[in-house]
Amino acid sequence: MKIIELNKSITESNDEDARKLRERLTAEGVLLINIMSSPGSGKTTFLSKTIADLKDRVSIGVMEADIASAVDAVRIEAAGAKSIQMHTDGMCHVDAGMTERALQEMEYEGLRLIFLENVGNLICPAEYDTGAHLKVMLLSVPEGDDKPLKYPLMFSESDALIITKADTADFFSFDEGKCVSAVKRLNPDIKIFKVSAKTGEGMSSWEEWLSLQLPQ
Ligand SMILES: Nc1nc2c(ncn2[C@@H]2O[C@H](COP(=O)(O)OP(=O)(O)OP(=O)(O)O)[C@@H](O)[C@H]2O)c(=O)[nH]1
Ligand SMILES: [Mg+2]
Repeated sequence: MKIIELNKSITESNDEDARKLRERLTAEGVLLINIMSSPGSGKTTFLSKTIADLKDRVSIGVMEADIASAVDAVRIEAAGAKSIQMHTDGMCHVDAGMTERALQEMEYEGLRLIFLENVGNLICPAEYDTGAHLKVMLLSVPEGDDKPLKYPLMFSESDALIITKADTADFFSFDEGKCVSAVKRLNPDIKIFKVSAKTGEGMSSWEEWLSLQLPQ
């Protein structure tokens, strides 16, 4: 597993770079998904469970973006997917140029589904197009049902919301109805899944939807 150091892309045209990258990946039959959430919501645990469930049917890779360490990439490889660790030089997001470089370094030929686990942060990652086809965000039950009100952009931009750590619902006063209505007001078309990566609850609905997004 490689660790690469990345700097902010020199180009100013991030949206254009992202569009080109997305088109290239589409032509190559690769689906790229940008996974976003605050730190510790459960992105790596959720991806590890998804990989364990789907790896016999789909070739999966994960690009792990963090400020430091390689712990997440090590966890992903243990779950059975190819992984690369990206260090973002202190930055709280990933842009299209950084994504493209990490893809090259990962040698993604043969992979059909690639996840980009963005830096844990509910704010900056939502502001940058990485070139991914889909944006999927996680919100864990312990974080609270008011997050769509406080951090609306990521909820507005995402194609799917995964409410995670469903197994902890007895310990937190998370009002799911309130959360879902706030999210739907921001983004009426968003798909919402409630899961526990720990117990496996709800994972099959997410995996069914994910399988339908894959290029034929
Ligand atoms: N109870 C419970 N704990 C979970 C679940 N998913 C993740 N966790 C725990 O939450 C903590 C953070 O999980 P990670 O998967 O590392 O979260 P992350 O979003 O990848 O974190 P960063 O990469 O640091 O932003 C760990 O202690 C996990 O064991 C879940 O479904 N239920
Ligand atoms: Mg992680």
